[in-house]
Amino acid sequence: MDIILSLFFLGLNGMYDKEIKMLEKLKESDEEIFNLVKKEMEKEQESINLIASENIASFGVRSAVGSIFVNRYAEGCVGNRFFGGCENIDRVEELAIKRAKKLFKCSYVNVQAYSGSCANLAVYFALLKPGDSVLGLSLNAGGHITHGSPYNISGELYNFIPYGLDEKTELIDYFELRRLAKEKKPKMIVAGASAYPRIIDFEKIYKIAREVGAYLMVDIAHIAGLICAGLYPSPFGFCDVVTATTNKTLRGPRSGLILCDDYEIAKKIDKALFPGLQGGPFIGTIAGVAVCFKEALTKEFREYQENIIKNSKRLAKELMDRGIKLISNGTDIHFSLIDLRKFKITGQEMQKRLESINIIVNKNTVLNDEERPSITSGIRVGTPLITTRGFKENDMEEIAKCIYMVLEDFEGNRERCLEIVKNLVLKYPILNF
Ligand code: DSN
Repeated sequence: MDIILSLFFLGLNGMYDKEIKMLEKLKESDEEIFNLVKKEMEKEQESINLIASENIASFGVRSAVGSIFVNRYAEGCVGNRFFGGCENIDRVEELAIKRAKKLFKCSYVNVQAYSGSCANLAVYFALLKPGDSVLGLSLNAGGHITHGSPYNISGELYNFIPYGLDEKTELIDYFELRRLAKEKKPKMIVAGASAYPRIIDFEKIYKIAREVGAYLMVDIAHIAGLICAGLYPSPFGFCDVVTATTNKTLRGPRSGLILCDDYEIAKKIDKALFPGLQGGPFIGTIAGVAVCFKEALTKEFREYQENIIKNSKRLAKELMDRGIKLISNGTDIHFSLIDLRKFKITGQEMQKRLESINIIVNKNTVLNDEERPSITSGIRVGTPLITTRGFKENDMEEIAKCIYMVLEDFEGNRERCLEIVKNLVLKYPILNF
């Protein structure tokens, strides 16, 4: 790190001031971990992070996660715990549930899933028997590993049948989905994705599910914040159960949610999660989730979500204007998926090149990808985190320029890209909020 950045990170702008104070104690207990936390703070400050599933949680959220509640165990649910002395824990979980119901406008919420993956598995465990057939979006169409990848327990336990995208439009092929549903008669259809940049027609999929007598589970892990802000159609009313994560567009800690409007399904889900799949919930995390929901109920949060989308659409436009191919030729949400095949470079190599100029992305499979999932032919670029930092639409032009220059002549443009990134991160320091 150069001298100007070093001075900047020493707190001249008040960033991470509260953390630095707290860390003095950590330094006494464990200097190695202290140094790594500090290094990570510097890394976050000096890079442009475009990982669509990451964000910067507020100091309030992070304080609640690391609070005294990390000491406690509370197996069971509110008012019905296996351990005594849970009155404060009950109030925390009650608040998280109450706020989630208001945010998502639904009747039943379980906030105990350790992650989105656990939430998905709990739903399968609650509503399916091993061997049951399920339709899920395939990995190279943007689906998630827990939607039936053969490398995941979901694909091992259940008979997942993948559906995909229309080759021409690169949008979900609903016609083929309906054909598959009628032929395979699945017990469940899973909608939702982690790398599909377009709005999914939940109503259309719900009609197909009803036609064949299948449950519809919608995984809104990525788009939860957009839905809360009314910027993406809510699946409630058009599905049986919803799973989510709290750490992506929602900007909370890493955790999972299961939501629904059906009492019988809610009861099955509670039992599937505990004692079926998990032990005691992480109370500190649930406290952080409650704080995140309080923030998500504000007008500022809605504006933040609008800005995420504005930035994402502008970034997509700037990339396409430079001849870079995006899957489905654009985006409706907080990320785009770049198809690198035209440039004869893999996702793995592009991720590495961008990292060397301090732009952080993840490699991602794309439609009909011939590369392995550990190599891939694409990268995913998202705007939730940089929007939290305050990046504006015009800054997207600079980011797109860097991505293009890296594709065009990496060695020749490396210094220029480093300069652009440095100027942007200095303009938008990560501040406590
Ligand atoms: N890995 C997360 C993502 O990046 O989409 C989801 O599991």
